[in-house]
Formats: sequence, structure tokens, C-alpha cells
Amino acid sequence: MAEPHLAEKKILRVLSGETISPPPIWLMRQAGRYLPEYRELRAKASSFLEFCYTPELAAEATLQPIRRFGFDAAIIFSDILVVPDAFGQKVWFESGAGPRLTPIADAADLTRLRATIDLNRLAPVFDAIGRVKRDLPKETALIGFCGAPFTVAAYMVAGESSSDQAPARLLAYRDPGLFQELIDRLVLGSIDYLARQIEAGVEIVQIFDSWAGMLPEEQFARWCVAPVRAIIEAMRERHADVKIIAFPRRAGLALPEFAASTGADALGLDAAVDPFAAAKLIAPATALQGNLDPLALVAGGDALREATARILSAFAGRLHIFNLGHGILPETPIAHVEALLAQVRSGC
Ligand code: 1CP
Repeated sequence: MAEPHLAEKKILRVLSGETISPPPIWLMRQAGRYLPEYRELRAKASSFLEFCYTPELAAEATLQPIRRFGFDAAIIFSDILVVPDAFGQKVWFESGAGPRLTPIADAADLTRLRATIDLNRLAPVFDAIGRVKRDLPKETALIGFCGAPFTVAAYMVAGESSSDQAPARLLAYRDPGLFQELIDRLVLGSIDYLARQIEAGVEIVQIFDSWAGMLPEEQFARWCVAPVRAIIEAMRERHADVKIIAFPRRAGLALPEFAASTGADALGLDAAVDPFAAAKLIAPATALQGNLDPLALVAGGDALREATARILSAFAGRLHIFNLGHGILPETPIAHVEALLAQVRSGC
């Protein structure tokens, strides 16, 4: 028999194989700059990493969208780039310019990093998870996360944001042995990091492979499918109960094979995926999460209503968690989020 706390959390029910109508909903990057209370909180820390590493602030940022909207899940407030930081790479965020890291160009650069992740450096994240757990409504699930090895490696190699991830892809072609060594370290570090998040109280983990869609098929199999599969296999051995969502953004036609090979409980779908095609092509035991275009949420009105209705109808009768196809945009009007919630909760 399912435990009572589990039965109350709709997302856990879907991830355990129960179809629910209307579907549960949360939004990627639901804590963030579109919320005035977030902007006020953010001003209390001098840097973004300090904000992530201050448990009271990270816990409060996690809870803000739950208080305001009552989403079915909270996601711990942090960033995927705390992992390179915990490997000893220098990471900082320049306002307006995004993340910056000292780039890894060759074997000597990799040697300067730690061989294993320093979980002590990430202790504030585990502390924040404990705080959120104490204050979260009993019907709200808590999601932990990490970046997938390829996506994190892409930032570690480029040292900044890139629209095509050419630096990491070039290194993978020119020196596959070195790139494999970086990916292998990230696989092991991600397993340890996710395991500690679970021990601290998260019930679900999401693996963000935001740049998976940049890779040709055989590179995708090597740098995205294999590492994510290795992480998921290890999590299943260590924590059999945890639910796992993988988000290989822009993976397109590779999605069904990715789902089958990695064994994720759910697949996050980006907004370019036709939800009717996904519902047909991906095995029904895999829950599907998504996939509203974040710009439709900015636009509101008919565009939002029609796109939402299409997603609800495509996934009717499927294991579905409503979400965006990528993170919420800072210019999103709060009234549009309220309208979306009302529509999803009406079921059509
Ligand atoms: O509410 C939540 O969803 C939790 C917070 C969260 C998550 C899940 C943040 C806070 N970042 C992330 C994940 C993350 N970070 C991803 C994967 C998801 C995605 O594709 O969006 C990626 C690629 C990053 C890297 C990153 N961190 C970027 C993107 C840069 C690029 O290449 O486009 C940026 C801008 C950041 C900083 C960041 N992380 C989070 C916030 C709120 C911010 C903005 C910080 C600020 O401007 O003050």
C-alpha cells in the first residue's frame, strides 16, 4: 500500500505510474526575477553564488512561488554551476552577462581541478533542503537537481554561455580521452551530489541536459545518453524510491531512444516537440513533462489558452506533469501564471 504522504503528492503519483486528470503542475525556474518578492530577496546577497550558498535565502526563494501559486512541486533554489565550483573551478556570475568560469582548454587545466567533488562546499544546499522540507505543505513534492554532465562540461570548457557549445564539442572531437575524463568526473560527482540531496529530503531529482540538442547522433549517444544512464543506474542502486526526471533539451527524434536507454521515470520535453507526436512515440510507462512555450506564457490571452489546451489534450490519458518547455522568462506577467494555473486545474 502506498504511504499516505506519497498519496497526497500528485507528482509522485504520476511518477509512480498513476494517470491523474487534471495533471500536476510546476514551472522550470519558478523562483526568479518575474517575482517582486524574489527581486527583493536577491538584493540581500552580494553575489548570485552567495545567494545560492546562504541556506535561509535559498530556502525562502524556493518557497516563494509555492506560497504565491501553490504549485505541486518546489525545486530547491540553486544552480547547475555549483558543481564546477565544488570541483574547484572558479565560477562567478556577472550581472547581465551570465556565468563565467576559468575555462578548461587542456589536460593541465583539468589536473588543476579536484578529482572528486567537494560535498562540504555544497553543505548549504543540503541545509536549505532541510529548511524547505520543514515549511513545505504536505501535498507539495520537493525536487532536487543537477546539470547533466555534457551541459555542465559545456560551461566548464567554454568558461561562459555559448549558443552552440562549439568549444566543448571541438574539445570532444580533438581530445575525446580528455573530454571523457571530464565527463567521468562529472558523472561520479553528480551521483554523490544527488544522493546527498535525497538524503537531505528531496523526493525527485531532475537532470537538466539543456544543451543535449547541440550534438549529432553518435556524439549524443556518447556524451548525453551514456552519462545520464550511468547516473540513473547508480541512483537506483543507492535510493530505489527516488523518482528521476531527465530533460534532454532539443533532443527531438532521439527522445524515445533516450527514454528507453536511460530508464528515467519522466522525460522533460522542450517546446519544439509536438506533444501529440511525443505521446505516440515515447513508451507509455515514461511520464512526460512539459511543454508550454515560455513565450506563450509571456504573451498570455488566446495564444496561451490555445497552446495550453493543445498540450492538455495531447497528454490526456498519459502520465503527464504540466510544465514549460524551458525556464520561465523574467518578463512573464504574474497574471498570466495565474491564468495558466486556473486553466490547467480546470483540466481543459
Ligand atoms: O526555480 C528554479 O527552477 C531553481 C533555480 C535554477 C535552476 C533549476 C536556477 C537559478 N538555475 C537553474 C538551472 C540552470 N542553470 C540551467 C538548466 C536549466 C536551463 O536550461 O535553464 C542552466 C543552463 C543554468 C546556467 C545558468 N545559470 C544560466 C544560463 C546561462 C546560459 O547559458 O543561457 C544563468 C543565467 C544562470 C544564473 C541563474 N540561475 C538561476 C537564476 C535565477 C539565475 C539568474 C541569476 C541572476 O540573474 O541573478
